[in-house]
Amino acid sequence: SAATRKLLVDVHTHVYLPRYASLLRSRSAAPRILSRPTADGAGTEERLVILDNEPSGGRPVGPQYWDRDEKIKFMDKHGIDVSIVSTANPWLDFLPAAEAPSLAEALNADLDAYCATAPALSPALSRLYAFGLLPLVPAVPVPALLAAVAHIASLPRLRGVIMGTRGRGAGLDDPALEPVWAALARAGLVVFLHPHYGVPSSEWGDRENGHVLPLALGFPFETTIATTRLILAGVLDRHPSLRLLLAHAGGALPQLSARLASCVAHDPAVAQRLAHDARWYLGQLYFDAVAYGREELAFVAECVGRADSYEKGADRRTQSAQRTLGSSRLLFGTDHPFFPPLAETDKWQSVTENLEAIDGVEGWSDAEREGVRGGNAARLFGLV
Ligand code: 5CU
Repeated sequence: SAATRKLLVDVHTHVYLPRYASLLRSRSAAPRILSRPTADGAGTEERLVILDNEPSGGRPVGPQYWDRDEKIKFMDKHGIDVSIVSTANPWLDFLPAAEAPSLAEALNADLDAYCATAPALSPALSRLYAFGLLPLVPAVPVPALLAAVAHIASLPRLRGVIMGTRGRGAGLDDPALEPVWAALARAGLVVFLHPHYGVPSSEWGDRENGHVLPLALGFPFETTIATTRLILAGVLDRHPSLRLLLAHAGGALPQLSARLASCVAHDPAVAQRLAHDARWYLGQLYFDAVAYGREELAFVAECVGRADSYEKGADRRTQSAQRTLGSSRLLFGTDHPFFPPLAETDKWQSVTENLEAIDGVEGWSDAEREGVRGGNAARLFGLV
C-alpha cells in the first residue's frame, strides 16, 4: 500500500499558479511573462523574464509551470509519489507592502486547493503538498507576516513556507524577523530557503555565458551568504526547533564551514555571540539533494554528520553513525520545471542525475538511500 511502500518525494519542485502567472503577464518590467513572435513568425510564444539584464530574452515558459496535470505527468514519468510544491522565485518580493499580504493569502488558498483536489495515493496521503508564501517585502508590518504564518498553518496541505534571502529587505538577520522565526518554529512549518538574486551581474564579465554563471554559482553563493548571516545573528541559537531546508544542497556552506568556524574563532566579537562552533549549525539544517553528483552528496552528508563533533567534550560517533546522521538531513528534489531536456527524451537528465547521485554515494546503506529518496521528507513534512 502507499503507506508502507517506500516513497519517492520531491521537495524542490516549483509552480507559478494561474493567479501568479496572470500577475506576471500584466507587468512591463521584470519579473514578467512576455509574449513575442516565434522565430519562424508562425505564432507567438511566452517567455519568462525574472531577472533584470536577463540573457537571451528570458526563458521559455508554458503549462508545465501552472497546469497541475503537467506536474502529475512529470511525477508519473519519473516515479515520483509525492511532491512538495513551491512558488518559484521571485515570490512576492517585488510587490508594494499594501498589496503583498492579500495576494499571499489568495495564493496560499490556491496552493491548498491545487494540492487538495489532486488524485491522492491513499485516503491519508496526497500526491501534492506545498510550501506557502509569506508577504516578505520592505515595510510590511510584522503582524501581517504573523497572520500569514497562522493562515498557512491552518491549511492542511501546506507544510512549510518558501522564502527568499532578503526577508523584509534587510536580509535574514533582520531583528524584525525574530517573531516570525518564533511563529514558524512554533507552527512546525519547514522554511525552504531559496535564492533569486545571485551575485551582482558585474561579476560575470563581458563574455556571453547565458544563464550558466548566475544559476550555477550566483544562486548557491546567495544561499550561502544568507544562511551564514542567519547563523551569525544567532537565529538558530534562539530558535533551536526552527526547521530550515536549504536549496541546492546548501550551496557552498558545507565546503566553507570550517573556514567560517576559523574566521569566527578569530573574531571574539562574533564568537561570543554564538553558542556553538560555526560547524555545529550544519547539523541543525536540512539540505535538498539537488547537487547532481554523488561526491557532492557524500561530502554534504559527511559535514553534517560530523557537525557536532567539534564541540568541546563531544562524544565521538563512529563513521557509520555519522553517515546515518548526515544522510538523514538530505532530501531528494528535481527543480522541475526548470532545467527541462533540450531534446525529446523519456526522462529528464536533471532528475536522473540526482537519482543516480543518491544511488551512487559510496558507503550508504539501502536505508540511507531510501531516506534521502523519500523517508526523510516523509518524517520532516509529517506525511506518514
Ligand atoms: O535552480 C533553480 O532552483 C531555479 C529556480 O528555482 N528558479 C530559476 O529561475 N532558475 C533555476
